[in-house]
Amino acid sequence: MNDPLPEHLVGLSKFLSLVLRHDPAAIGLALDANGWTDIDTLLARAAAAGRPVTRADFDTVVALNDKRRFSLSEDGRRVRAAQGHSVAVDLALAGVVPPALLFHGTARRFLEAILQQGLTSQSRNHVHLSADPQTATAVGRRHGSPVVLRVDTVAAQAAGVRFQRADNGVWLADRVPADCLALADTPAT
Ligand code: HQG
Repeated sequence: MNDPLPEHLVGLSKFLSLVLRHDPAAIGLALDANGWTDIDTLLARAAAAGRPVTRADFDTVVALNDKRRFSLSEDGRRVRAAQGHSVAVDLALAGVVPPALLFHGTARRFLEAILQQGLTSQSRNHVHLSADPQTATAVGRRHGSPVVLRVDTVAAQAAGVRFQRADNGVWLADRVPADCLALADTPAT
């Protein structure tokens, strides 16, 4: 397991998430069709926008980030967010057969709507699913009192849902129909 990201770099991790997932234009940056951007250009645009970032700090955030939120290209010159985008990018991940059960953590107050309408991607490009209920609980807690749903991926695939796995292990789906969901135990974490 990695050392934790030093506290003083958490803000930089959030800044990179913002730019690489949601608002590259905030620093005059463009992502390519697959979400990649040149690292030197990113650092130059950040500095020009009044948010200077050293290459050493950038490398530390990419390496030590707890969820491996950022992926590097094979040649090491480009970076992208592994998942979580709201801007239109095609991650071009291969469709893969997921485990028969995946988990989705949410807040209790969303439960009624979700059990009626299914999971929809809201402001992001995908619904995000976790491989285990502990991770799902942590995701749900970001929104309030957490609850965990089991996702029957076999039924979902039969209904036409395509699953992808991001570089950091987070599972992505375009939607999950309500009849593929069931309430799970919410583990104490
Ligand atoms: C809910 C974090 C009402 C959904 C995490 C969720 C994840 C509905 C919220 C990643 C609904 C959207 C994504 C419906 C879904 N009616 N509510 N029909 N369908 N919802 O933040 O999955 O730390 O966009 O349950 O670890 O919470 O940022 O998605 O509560 O991987 O790297 O609408 O973000 O990663 O919330 O989290 P979000 P999420 P990072």
